[in-house]
Amino acid sequence: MTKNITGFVVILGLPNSGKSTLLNVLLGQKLSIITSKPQTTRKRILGILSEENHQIIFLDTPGILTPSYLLQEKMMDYVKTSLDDADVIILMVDVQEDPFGEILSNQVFVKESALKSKKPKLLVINKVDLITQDKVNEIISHFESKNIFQEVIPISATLNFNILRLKEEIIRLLPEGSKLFPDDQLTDADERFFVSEIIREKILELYRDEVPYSCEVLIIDFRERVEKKDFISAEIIVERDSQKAIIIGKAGTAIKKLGQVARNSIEEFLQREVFLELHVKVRKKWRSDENLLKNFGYTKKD
Ligand SMILES: Nc1nc2c(ncn2[C@@H]2O[C@H](COP(=O)(O)OP(=O)(O)O)[C@@H](O)[C@H]2O)c(=O)[nH]1
Ligand SMILES: [Mg+2]
Repeated sequence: MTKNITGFVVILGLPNSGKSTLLNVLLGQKLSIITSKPQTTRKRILGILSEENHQIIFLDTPGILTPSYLLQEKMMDYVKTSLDDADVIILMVDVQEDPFGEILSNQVFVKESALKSKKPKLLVINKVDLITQDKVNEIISHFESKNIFQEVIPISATLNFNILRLKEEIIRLLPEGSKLFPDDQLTDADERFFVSEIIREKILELYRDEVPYSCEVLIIDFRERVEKKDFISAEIIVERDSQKAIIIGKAGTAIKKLGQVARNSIEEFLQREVFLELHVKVRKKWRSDENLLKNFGYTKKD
């Protein structure tokens, strides 16, 4: 009998380096929301890749940052527990923002925990489609000379370049073990979670400046109905009345647009039609409010 390989792989990096894009390309399905804005991912997203003799459980994490309010502290808690759970660590750098990993390795969490961990570490250089081969080689030599990484792998998550090699290296480093999830299970989160994430993604895409970062999306009702579309009611939580006005827009035009694009995307994800209802509520300073954050599902243990 061939042995099975099973284990957890955490994807760590600065905000916007392409962690969620990598998770999605590895899984061949869009699971984690992606935008051109940093701090898109707020919680830990688990993605399960099952193939014949192995199961790789990826943990996509919020970008590493120095927290300036409680929500960001909670986001960093997800990063920390994910590191604890991992069998293999992927550290990702973005060739444009931080090619030699200086900003990343200066983050206390990376310096003190991730780089000091005895677990196998892969250094992934992402977005190599944006630079020349010479530059790629220079960056590879830089990281190889540090002798802390099992492998240094240049990839382009958007172009699917070298993803197979990355996967092979991961499998080589993972422990033996039986599969932990059924082969057809892609994640541990439910449809509610993904629906709220899709709405949040559309808010990030459609609104500007600080507004999207002040939003949280709660699914209040999600019901299947006989001979009718599924009914979904979501609340968009903002911090100030002025933000509520922006989300709604003149005569409700902005929220109507949001509802349309979010519904299309939700239907694509769920592969069925839905009826989507959106409401906006103000919860002053929710991002710094321990109780509200708890209510919104930001808990340390998971
Ligand atoms: N050119 C290029 N852009 C990429 C690549 N991977 C990700 N991106 C872009 O980088 C941005 C951030 O990606 P995302 O996956 O949300 O980053 P995260 O914050 O680390 O999860 C998005 O606009 C992606 O389309 C890549 O390989 N090449
Ligand atoms: Mg992300």
